[in-house]
Amino acid sequence: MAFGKILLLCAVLVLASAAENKNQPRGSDENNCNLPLEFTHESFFDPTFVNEPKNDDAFDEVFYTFKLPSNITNYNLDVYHGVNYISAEVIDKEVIFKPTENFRNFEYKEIHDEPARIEFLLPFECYVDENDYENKTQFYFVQPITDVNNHEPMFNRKEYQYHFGMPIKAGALLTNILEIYAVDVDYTNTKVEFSIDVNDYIEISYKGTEYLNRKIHYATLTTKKDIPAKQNMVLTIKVTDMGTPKLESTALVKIVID
Ligand SMILES: [Ca+2]
Ligand SMILES: [Ca+2]
Repeated sequence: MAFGKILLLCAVLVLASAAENKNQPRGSDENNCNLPLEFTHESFFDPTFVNEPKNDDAFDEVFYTFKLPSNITNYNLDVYHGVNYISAEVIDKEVIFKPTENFRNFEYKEIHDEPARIEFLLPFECYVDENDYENKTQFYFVQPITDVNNHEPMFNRKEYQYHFGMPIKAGALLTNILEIYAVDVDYTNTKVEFSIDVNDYIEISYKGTEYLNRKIHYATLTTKKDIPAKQNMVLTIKVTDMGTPKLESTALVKIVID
């Protein structure tokens, strides 16, 4: 019975100790920075703070702020991977995380297979005593990003010209001569729809994405019946994305048959 009580007491002490350390960044047990943040351990090495998701067009929003505890004497901020999409600065002992000018371009530069969330990791070191490195601690700041549909898909040309010296047959694949594709920068957009003016001769369909870049969507332009000589056609093609609301843009297809 007594042994059982001791075991129970030990278990309570371990649990109490775990609860005490749960939200503390790594560092000296006695003297870490005690940052007022709720940490998880998503990162292998260091505690991680995961902020609320922000939209990918939140260019002018402050992403997060917190007050440094008064015992912190010095600090050091760095960016992960050299991709400086978020800045962190300290003003009046308040740490302010906000998007940099680069954040406007991140959708153009980043290609994701799992696009539901993007993480920016910002090692942050703080010192209770700047002469005593044992007292430093660090954590990662993670900023999930939500894709909003803020880019219309864009054709790679304003105008596509197909010029033939003789009549062409039904089933001719015009995009073998000059390819048509559209780029939608929004990284969660997985498909687009192509359409063309109502006409007797030409149809357009969706072919697929570039293998290494799912933002590039190819179209197939095909003749649906024989086109006789002496034709000069100008048709508008349209590309529409899958966003809410949907965005679209247009280009021209010119077909000349001598
Ligand atoms: Ca889009
Ligand atoms: Ca977007």
